Amino acid sequence: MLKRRWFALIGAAVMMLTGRAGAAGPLREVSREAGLDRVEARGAVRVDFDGDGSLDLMLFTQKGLALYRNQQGRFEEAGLPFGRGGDGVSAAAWGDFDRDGDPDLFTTSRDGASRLYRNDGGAFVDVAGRMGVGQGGGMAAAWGDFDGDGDLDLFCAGPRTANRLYRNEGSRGRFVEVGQEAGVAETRTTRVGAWGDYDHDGDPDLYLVDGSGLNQLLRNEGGAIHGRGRTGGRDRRGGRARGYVGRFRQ
Ligand SMILES: [Ca+2]
Ligand SMILES: [Ca+2]
Ligand SMILES: [Ca+2]
Ligand SMILES: [Ca+2]
Repeated sequence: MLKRRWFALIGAAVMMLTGRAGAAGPLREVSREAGLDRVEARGAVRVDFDGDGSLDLMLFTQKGLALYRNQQGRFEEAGLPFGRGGDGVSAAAWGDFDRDGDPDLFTTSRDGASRLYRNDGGAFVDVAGRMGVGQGGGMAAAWGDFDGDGDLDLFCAGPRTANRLYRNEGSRGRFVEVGQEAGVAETRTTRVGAWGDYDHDGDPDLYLVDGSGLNQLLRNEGGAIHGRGRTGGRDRRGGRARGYVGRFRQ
């Protein structure tokens, strides 16, 4: 049963990536044509990791992370561009944190190792330590610009540590952990974190799926921890905002 669910998950991901639909209905099973019918995975992320314009697939397999390159609708396993860094990964999130146009990758694991691979023209360099996101493991990771300043911030959670929210300091080249100020630092058994603007007020809100079943929807209410006006990515003089943090309420 579990294996069947894995195949179904991959099939759905492939259809999203290839955009193929059958005449009998809006969706058609194409895993075999795509070369993924024998692949087992418990999770999938789509990303154009090689920048050729076609969405590729990153899978969470029993052996660790695996990347499948999209070759005109057929997927072929490509070696990980960061060596054996995919072993033991429990969560991974792609996002262009340095805004240079290519996707970078954050991974974390239960044992406390987190990595941030900066994409340098196809070479992935681990900069987690120097960027301030290497401490503590996790089960969930998600990129989102919660403070609206134009660069991606990082949410990372669990399993037995307080949820963390790393604000991207942009030009300063580091992340600062602001989970406590933002009101998301609760220690929970978070399994998944997902950003989305559910209330259509322009800022991303956060939905947390918890292992206990007590899921949380956290509304981003904005707010200025240093009292310099409202969150919006710009201060009153039109400059880049500093010291702002989104506040979250359940
Ligand atoms: Ca690609
Ligand atoms: Ca990048
Ligand atoms: Ca930001
Ligand atoms: Ca919102």
